[in-house]
Amino acid sequence: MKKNYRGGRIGEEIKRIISELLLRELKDPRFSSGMVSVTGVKAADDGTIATVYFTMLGSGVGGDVSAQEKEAILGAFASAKGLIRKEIGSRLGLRHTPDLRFQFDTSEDYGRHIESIIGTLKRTSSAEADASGDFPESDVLEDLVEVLRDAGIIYLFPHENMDGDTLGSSVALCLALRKLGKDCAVVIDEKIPNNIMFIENGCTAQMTELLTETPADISILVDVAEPERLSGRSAFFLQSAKTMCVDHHVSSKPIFDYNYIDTEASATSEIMYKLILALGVEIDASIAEAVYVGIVTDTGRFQYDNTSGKTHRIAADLLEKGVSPARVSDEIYHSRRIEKLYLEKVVLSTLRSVSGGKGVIAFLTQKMLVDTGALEEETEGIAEKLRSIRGVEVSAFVRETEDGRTKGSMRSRSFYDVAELAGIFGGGGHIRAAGFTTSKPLSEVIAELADVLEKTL
Ligand SMILES: [Mn+2]
Repeated sequence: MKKNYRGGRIGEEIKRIISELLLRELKDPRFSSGMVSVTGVKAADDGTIATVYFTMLGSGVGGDVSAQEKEAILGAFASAKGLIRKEIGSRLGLRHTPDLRFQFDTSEDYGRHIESIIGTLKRTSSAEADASGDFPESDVLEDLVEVLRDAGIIYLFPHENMDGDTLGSSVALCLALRKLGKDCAVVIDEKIPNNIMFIENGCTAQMTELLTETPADISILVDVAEPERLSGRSAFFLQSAKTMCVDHHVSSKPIFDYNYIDTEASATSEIMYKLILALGVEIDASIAEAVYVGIVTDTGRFQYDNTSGKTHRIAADLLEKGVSPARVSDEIYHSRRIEKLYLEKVVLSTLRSVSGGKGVIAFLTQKMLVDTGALEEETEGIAEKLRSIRGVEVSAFVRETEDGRTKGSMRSRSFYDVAELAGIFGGGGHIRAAGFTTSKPLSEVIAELADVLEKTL
């Protein structure tokens, strides 16, 4: 009996701490968008594990919660778990903090909880009735310049599955800020793809190396606006005193302390070019090359319809600053390993056509990847290649990740909104290029994609 009492009391304490953290410390936007509340905590008698039950307000009728919304909150809890456990350990003075499991509360109390959450929401929205819209407006470049000038330590965060734009724009800004005397690093936790390694310029640092350093004055999401796309770095990002996002994706929301989202820009690197000039930093050959790589990769070598006259004018200036287009193209596109071609061979063997040839789907399993000896990053570009087939409007390339999830990249040619299609699986992106990661198995994703394309294409 005594043991049960102990487990129950610890559970109450943990519930109180997490509820408090949700209100103040946990800045992950997934938490606030879902109005998450902890309904109970069951701690095991031996103190090794505690299960945290939560409810949230979903976007469905009457606050119904979709599987995707649950998954997002579980992801947010997973990212914040280290921080939550540290707080519990220090506040309760525990020698061994229980491991935490998070579970959506499906008990009968659920309805009541949702009602109380809706009540809170109604009060909140009437109190903020004068607000002009759902989200604050994007800041102007001058606001960013001002806050960056005031900061001492600045960390830049490229998105996971690093591409030329996210790395190019991060490196370019990092080099520029260092010229202004800032303590600055591009925080990563994965290997840089070989073909864009040449623009790194000593800017990147593994997150693990920075954990003991002084926290940043400002952390910047680059080419992304969702902390969940930072994989293991989201909690570290959110710990920073101020947060900022510089991005060009249509699905991005200005939810950080500072936001600059220009959906007209062909690449985030194009925005960085403007920002660096606004900071008053001279663009040298290294900065120019990083920006150029971002633009070249995000415009598909100036071939996608996001390429504007402005894009070319910026590119022209970059060439005058010393960029060699032949060298860049050689590094990025003409240094393929034979394993990449083996990989393309097996992926092409899975190619199938849907919607009378207007859509194509191809896939890759982990086994196929391992068998070819190719690297995960060498799947880059396959979705574009599939779209090059005559008559194809939408191409989808779906692959299994090492941890059993499924990633999809989609491209469209002239009218279909693949960002919306990616949204079905909890992803997003641009109208002509989008992607997602889901916990659904590969076969299920393929079937669902084929079904949706048959109906909508
Ligand atoms: Mn981009």
